[in-house]
Amino acid sequence: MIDLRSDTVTRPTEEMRRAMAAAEVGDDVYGEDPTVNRLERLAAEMLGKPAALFVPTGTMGNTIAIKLHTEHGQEVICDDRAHILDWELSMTAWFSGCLLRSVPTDDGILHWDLIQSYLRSKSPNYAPTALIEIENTHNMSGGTIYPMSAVSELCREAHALNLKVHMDGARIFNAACTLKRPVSEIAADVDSVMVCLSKGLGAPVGSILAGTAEAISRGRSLRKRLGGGMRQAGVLAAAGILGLEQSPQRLPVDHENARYMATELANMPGIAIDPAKVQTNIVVFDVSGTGLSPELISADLKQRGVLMNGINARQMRAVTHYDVDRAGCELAVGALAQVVNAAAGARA
Ligand code: TLP
Repeated sequence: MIDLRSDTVTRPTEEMRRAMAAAEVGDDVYGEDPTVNRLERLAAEMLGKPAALFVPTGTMGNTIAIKLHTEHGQEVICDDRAHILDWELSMTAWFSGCLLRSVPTDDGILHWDLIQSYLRSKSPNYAPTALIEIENTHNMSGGTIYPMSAVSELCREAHALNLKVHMDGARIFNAACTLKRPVSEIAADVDSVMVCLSKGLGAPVGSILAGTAEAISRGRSLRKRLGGGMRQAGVLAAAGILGLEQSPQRLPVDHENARYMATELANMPGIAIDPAKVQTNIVVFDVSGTGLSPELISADLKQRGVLMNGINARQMRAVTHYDVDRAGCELAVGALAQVVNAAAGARA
């Protein structure tokens, strides 16, 4: 099977498996797992933040961050296709008691100009805004990247109003690869950043939340509350360390494969995509012109050995990663061409 459903499907490399087997471990709830401690120090250093916390999932990292920066009854601004809005089971409401105020965008990118009219200050009728959440890269818009200037402007203006900014940087290393800037620069101005180790970086489990020492210390007890106090987690952290140290170097290959797929898709009847907009490893394309639903295409592709999912009624998503090479991508676009050409033939 060629699995392009997500980069979450990547399996740990042989080297990661060896490091996991050999990992020195202790009880991380006591702060005694040397490998987790090493991962947290490395992640904090790479992200340019004073402290970092190893969490089981990106969802838990975002959930803790939102709780850290808000009080019950406040508002959090995000874009209208944000992962925290659509894919995290309303954790902002459930755990933090806040409302997500979503802002429509074309490409998932929030600019200060765009969000100003959505900000609310304290008044007899309004719940005040506490936090702005930005997703870099933006998953459902097709892996789009925040311009560095947009992030700094947003943070500067938000901080002037005493608002915090959290970056869902699940794929910040993909952004760093295309921008050719270190992740520490990309996250320099935000108050906290979440990074997934278990996507394109290839670790089997885990994410990082980084921020100030005070916030991360509070985050540690929130993690425990959420059931994320893991014990000999060094077995997992060992793979995460390799993910941070080695995997970013090979992300350009995933990005080239995504661009290749986008270019091929653009020539298929009924498919709409602008390959110039594919900046990282996510290819989102509109299949409504084929007359077929994403579910139908997905089921047909599965018969042909390719896994790819719809993300809504019109669009599908292919995510490249190191477990699918160029030959796999060629096979996938070949299979998709057969499906849509057959549909075009039937329409003619
Ligand atoms: N994204 C998954 C699905 O949940 C959609 C995927 O296949 O892309 N932030 C962003 C931007 C993400 O893309 C994801 C996972 C998360 C947070 C949550 O990470 P996990 O799955 O570790 O909770």
